[in-house]
Amino acid sequence: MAVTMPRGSLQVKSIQNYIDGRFVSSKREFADVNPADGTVIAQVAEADRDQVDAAVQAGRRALRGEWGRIGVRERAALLQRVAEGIESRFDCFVAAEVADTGKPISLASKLDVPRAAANFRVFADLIKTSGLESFQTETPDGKRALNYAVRKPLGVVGIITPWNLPLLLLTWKVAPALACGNAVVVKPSEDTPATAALLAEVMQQAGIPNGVYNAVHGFGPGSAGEFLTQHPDVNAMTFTGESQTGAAIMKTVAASVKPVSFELGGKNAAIAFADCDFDETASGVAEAVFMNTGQVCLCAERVYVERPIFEQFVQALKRKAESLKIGSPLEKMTDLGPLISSQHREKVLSYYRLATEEGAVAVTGGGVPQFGNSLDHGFYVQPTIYTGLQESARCVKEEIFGPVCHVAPFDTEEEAVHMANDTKYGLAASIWTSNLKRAHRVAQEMNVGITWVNCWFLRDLRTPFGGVGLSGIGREGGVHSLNFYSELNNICVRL
Ligand code: NAD
Ligand code: 6OH
Repeated sequence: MAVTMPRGSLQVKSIQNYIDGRFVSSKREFADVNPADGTVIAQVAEADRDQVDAAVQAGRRALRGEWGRIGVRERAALLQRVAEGIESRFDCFVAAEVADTGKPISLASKLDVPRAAANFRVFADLIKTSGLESFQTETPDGKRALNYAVRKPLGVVGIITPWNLPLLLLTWKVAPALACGNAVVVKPSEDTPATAALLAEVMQQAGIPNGVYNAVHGFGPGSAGEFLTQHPDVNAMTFTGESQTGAAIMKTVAASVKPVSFELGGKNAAIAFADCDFDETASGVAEAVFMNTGQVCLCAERVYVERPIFEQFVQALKRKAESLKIGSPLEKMTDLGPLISSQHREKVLSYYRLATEEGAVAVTGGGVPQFGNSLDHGFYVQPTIYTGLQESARCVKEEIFGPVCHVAPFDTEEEAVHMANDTKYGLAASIWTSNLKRAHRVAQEMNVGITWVNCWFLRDLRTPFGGVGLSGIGREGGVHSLNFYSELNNICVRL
């Protein structure tokens, strides 16, 4: 068993690595902490270099064995079984994700766990139906040749993921990697190891051959994350996390010229024009700022509002923030849980202090809520709205990754576009307007990977997903994922 749970309790006690179809402990362990009250919920085995190597070698063996020989139809059927396995243990996945992240149970039930199952279903379907281009070529001697490409797996893919949407982001990479016939070694965040371990149990029960899915636990530098990126037999690295970490991983893998796919940080803008549907926009922007306590890479931390509705909009956003129910993630009505860790809370609070030093006006929040119970040991902060900062302020330029935004007025469309694009990041933007032509015009001006119009985080898993600038390298989603997780071998046949 990867995860042992005492009867009658949701508390996880011990989380092990999953290597070559077996759960294995390590010499060293680290604590997994519940961010809602600071209690230790599990001891986690920290994989050493030899164990990471064993996981990679298990992947290589799997590719040479049964997994390397089975056809696309059977692979797709196995992925469907994994999706069913997640659904059949839905409550268990929700409980583990809530305990690890502190996110509200409503969010884990609505977003994280259903998306994990959907990730497997979408790529199971896609791999069966996707085709590749072919060309009939005229040769210099007047004859013909036929060019067509076939997909081959990359080999062993290293997958490193963050703590904010642990299962969703892990399966977003595992599903297409397996659909393309690779073996994977995943290294989930040290803060949220539980669902990757539960997924190992699902893989086992679904009949995924040993060595195809391996999960190693640990940290980044000097630990499992770095051991994985340094491993010479890993054929590609895919990573979601901070831009700086992406840069470190890129440096490590450069020596062996591995393909990389990076989904990194963001400092996303929401632009509300005066002609927007006011109530819909206030609700949509509030969700974009505060979902998952602002710990979604797509969250809006910069809100630009056309001057005629600026004051009214700031007040509407303030009401939304103040009506959010902050509390225990296990309460069905809770909207806002804690931040992931005391360290991350310290980072967010340092930005709250910096905002004041930089001259911001706190419209609401800016501190730590008090509960008078065990939640006071959790890593909560108040949802916070600032106005009055210069566009050059650090709080407007740097990713905070908390329930916080800065709202600024604008007078012209050009000004809004300029401010939204004036960032080193480029992940997502949202535009709120009832003017159709303007919506398309402004959307196409956004220097980002994803632009939403009159919505936010509305996902179709077939679409390209990724960022520009500091927000990432490459696109995943649909056929873009298939293209990253496979090598195309073009075959030219002289006819
Ligand atoms: P992080 O970069 O600190 O950690 C991510 C993962 O990388 C963890 O598993 C960690 O152990 C590992 N790691 C850290 N240093 C490493 C190293 N030197 N070598 C190998 N592995 C290493 O990120 P986080 O704090 O877990 O997540 C929050 C960040 O992730 C935010 O910046 C957020 O914007 C970003 N994010 C981006 C997306 C996206 O799709 N663009 C999605 C989610 C989160
Ligand atoms: C970042 O925190 C959210 C990323 C979302 C996805 O990668 C996705 O596929 O929806």
